Amino acid sequence: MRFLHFSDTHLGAEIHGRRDPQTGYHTHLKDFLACLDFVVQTAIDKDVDLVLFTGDAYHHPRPDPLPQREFFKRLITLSERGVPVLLLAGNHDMPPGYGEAAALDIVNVVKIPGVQFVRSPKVVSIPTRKGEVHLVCLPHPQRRALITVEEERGWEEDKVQRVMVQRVEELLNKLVRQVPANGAPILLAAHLWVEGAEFAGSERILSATNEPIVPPSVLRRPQFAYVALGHIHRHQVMDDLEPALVYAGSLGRLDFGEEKHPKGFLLVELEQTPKGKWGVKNREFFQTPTRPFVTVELDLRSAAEPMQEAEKQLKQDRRLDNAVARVFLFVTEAQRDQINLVRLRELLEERVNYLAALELRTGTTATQPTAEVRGLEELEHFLKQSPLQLLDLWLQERSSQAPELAQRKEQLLRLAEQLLEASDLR
Ligand SMILES: [Mn+2]
Repeated sequence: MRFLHFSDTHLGAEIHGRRDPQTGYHTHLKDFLACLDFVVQTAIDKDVDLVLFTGDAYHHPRPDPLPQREFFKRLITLSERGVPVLLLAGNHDMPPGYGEAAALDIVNVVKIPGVQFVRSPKVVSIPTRKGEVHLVCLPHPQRRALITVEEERGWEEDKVQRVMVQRVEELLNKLVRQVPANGAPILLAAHLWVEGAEFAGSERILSATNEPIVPPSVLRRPQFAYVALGHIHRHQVMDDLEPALVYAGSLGRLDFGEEKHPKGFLLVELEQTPKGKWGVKNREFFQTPTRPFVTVELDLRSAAEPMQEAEKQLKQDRRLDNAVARVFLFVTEAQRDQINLVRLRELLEERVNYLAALELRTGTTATQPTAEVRGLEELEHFLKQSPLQLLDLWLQERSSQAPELAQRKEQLLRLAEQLLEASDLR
């Protein structure tokens, strides 16, 4: 039995790109759809028995009709080819308000043959050409779905976190007991944060307190042949133990935090041992034709003719062709006026897909890559800061490269304080 596992398509994210004058489509959506087409084509070419999607189909919980129409076209292609598709709900797929519908609810209303959307924890048994497969489905576990407001009154956050994990574990125990014992393979599909996972930076996980951080040991059970994960945008296999806990990662690049990470999906082949136990025979990561994101940093401080040098070096850099690019030029204060940014912008825009930034930097130190949340510890540190402290931190960081910002920092902080007070957010 062979299946394809992909995740986090985030259709409708229009972060880096522009509206294509020919089609009217945003280029970021176009790029993501090209990746999705590649998924569908690979599923057909490799003759898979099942397509498993682990959540976050659209970027916005109330997506525009365009990404919805395009997502459905591709679901229907798979359906017409007889490939069953399971769509698991991610946090972006959950309705924003109580009583509202999820965008993907319509999948189960119109009944596309073989395609289903799962937004509450349950076991789903799917008939495939190679026999049945059982899917233990764990959509994104939100804090409010696990603990009520009344219940957690007076609890420390540590306790809330502990209880959330405990409830995920109990839920999983209950689901596993419901799986029919008929010898068919069992997969776990979950959209959640596994402890120890490395971030890509584009996940927009705002708070460790709104969702459980689940230890791998809670998910890893001998019954599962494979654990398919969504939520974290970086493709990774959690460790070497069996069954493998695999984040497919986002299908395309959302931002520069993912510049150096490969993007794609998995093709997994299952096999049964003579004793009847199902496991992974072969697992292959396929890279999607995602658009390259490229950061170029030019140090022009020792150049006699900085503008000429910039033009020459940018012209030679083939990585910029058709990329989503950002370009930082390091110059001395005296060189500032010698750089014609308008001219450079023109040159670059002829070649790049989208120019996200073109900036002069006069700091003496080399640039730091944009802040990327590197781990739980750092995230927790940030979560403990007030919005004003965070703004202060950010202004401090930026000021080292933008002296004009340093001069206005105190004033900006005062204004922010007034704003926060007025909106009662402090
Ligand atoms: Mn997610």
